[in-house]
Amino acid sequence: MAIQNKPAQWTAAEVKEELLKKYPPKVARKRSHSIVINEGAAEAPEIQANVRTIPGVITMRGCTYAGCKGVIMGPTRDIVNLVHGPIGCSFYAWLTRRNQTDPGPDGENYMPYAFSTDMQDSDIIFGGEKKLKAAVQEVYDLLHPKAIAIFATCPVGLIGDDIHAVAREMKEKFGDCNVFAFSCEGYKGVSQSAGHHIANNQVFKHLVGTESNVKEGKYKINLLGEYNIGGDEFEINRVLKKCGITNVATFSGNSSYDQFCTAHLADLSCVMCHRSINYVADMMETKYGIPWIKVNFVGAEGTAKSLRKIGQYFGDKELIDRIEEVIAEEMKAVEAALAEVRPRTQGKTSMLFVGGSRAHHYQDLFHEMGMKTLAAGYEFAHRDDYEGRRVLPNLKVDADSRNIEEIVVEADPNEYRARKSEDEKEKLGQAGFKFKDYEGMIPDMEKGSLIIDDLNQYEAEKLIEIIKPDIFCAGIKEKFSIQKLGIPMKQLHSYDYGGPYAGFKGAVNFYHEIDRLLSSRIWGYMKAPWQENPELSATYVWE
Ligand code: CFM
Repeated sequence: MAIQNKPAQWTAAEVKEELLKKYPPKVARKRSHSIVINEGAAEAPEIQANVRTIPGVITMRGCTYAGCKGVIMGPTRDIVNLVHGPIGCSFYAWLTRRNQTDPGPDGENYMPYAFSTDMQDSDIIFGGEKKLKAAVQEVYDLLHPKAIAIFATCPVGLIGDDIHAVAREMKEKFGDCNVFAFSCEGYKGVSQSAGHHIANNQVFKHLVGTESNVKEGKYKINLLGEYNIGGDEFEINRVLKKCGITNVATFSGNSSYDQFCTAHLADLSCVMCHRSINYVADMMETKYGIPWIKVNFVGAEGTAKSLRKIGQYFGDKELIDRIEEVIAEEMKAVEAALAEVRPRTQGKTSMLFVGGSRAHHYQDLFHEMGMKTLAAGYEFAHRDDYEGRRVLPNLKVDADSRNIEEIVVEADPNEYRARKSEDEKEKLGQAGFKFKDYEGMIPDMEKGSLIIDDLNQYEAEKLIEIIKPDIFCAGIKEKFSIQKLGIPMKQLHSYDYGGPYAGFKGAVNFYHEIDRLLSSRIWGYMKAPWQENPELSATYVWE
């Protein structure tokens, strides 16, 4: 291979060709649409996303159940999350994601527990509804929670247990406990993204708008798509509070049942992770008249920008001034940390392959450190997360997305209240304020960078072999195979047990962590297999 072992002597087109070279023709054709080069054109190039992973490749993705139970509902502390399925799937019932919580004054926190119906062969053959009912009853008798959520795993869908009928029956029977269910079988969609949608639909149907005790505060927002990984939400809330902004409900990091139920009383929805929650933002606007904006609290500059956007929305001088004071105060520590690390981080390179939003957001932090992102991609995002919401009208609905219920919402006859008149919205628009807008990851990336959807292990290793970035960001499944290639790997899902990385203090934490990883000399002592051994070669049958 001509370009091997010559770092910095490659073009994106050569790398793409190299990544596809080993695949059988059909696979190469399919993958080629998911690997695009940012030509820096005014409009982002079209990327193939949210389609089935090719069988046999080692994908970074998870399942629909993981997206529903693990991601969206996982951080809910006072809803008992009961998994209906075999105990293997129930591994996900027990804190596999680093979503932290503050148990609050009531101390109700079921997150450290794992609730499962532990289905056996006989339940698969004769049906599992009886067992499910008994489990719901047991949870109720033991804990008397405000709510019980039931999650379907693959076998439940295959044998046809009616979990929704069970939920209805038990809810009626108890009278003082909300029971609802999620048809989030692992196979329901092509990735965890389908699970987000299924979860959000049910949260909206069964929780939002069911309580009316308003939180005090002049500037009330909801924070959508923030999951308090490593304490991110704690830091964002600290900053919001300091500015005088009231966070009514976070979906769903550090959340409580009552927060979801009163979310319709906020005056603005701020969307962090567009991928997992844009559905709720839209439904909130249609049903209750709450507009939404895209924010990003990852990166000090992004945090400042997002706070200013909130200030501009409310348009109150007192708030705007306070926000500027807070930014000025917080930026001192940020600037001091940057001055310290930049001599070592400036000019270094990164690659990010994470989930459905962080591969974009974290580029800002690297940018602040003077680092360049050479390649990035999502595991399960849709085209709008790459190319911006302008592509939404042209997205094809395929058989896999048709599988997921689209709920139709209308303006609530009693609760709808337009927070801004059309006139006010127009004025804000003229001042450059954008509602309901997300431009996606690609426009923020440099010309000549590579964008790859649903990256697999083979392609990850090949990328590193050719490009040799200074740091690679992904998840636990990738961590050790990447580090064996002599490149530091930072987990951007669990943060390698560090964090928070959001907000101002989070940015400082991140700078120091990346500086530590880049400055470690251990990587220099490692030899990747292709540097040490003669290449093992084999041929495929079609060659
Ligand atoms: Fe949103 Fe997330 Fe993400 Fe996500 Fe996730 Fe996550 Fe993620 Mo792991 S909701 S899309 S499904 S920001 S668990 S908190 S880190 S893949 S980039």
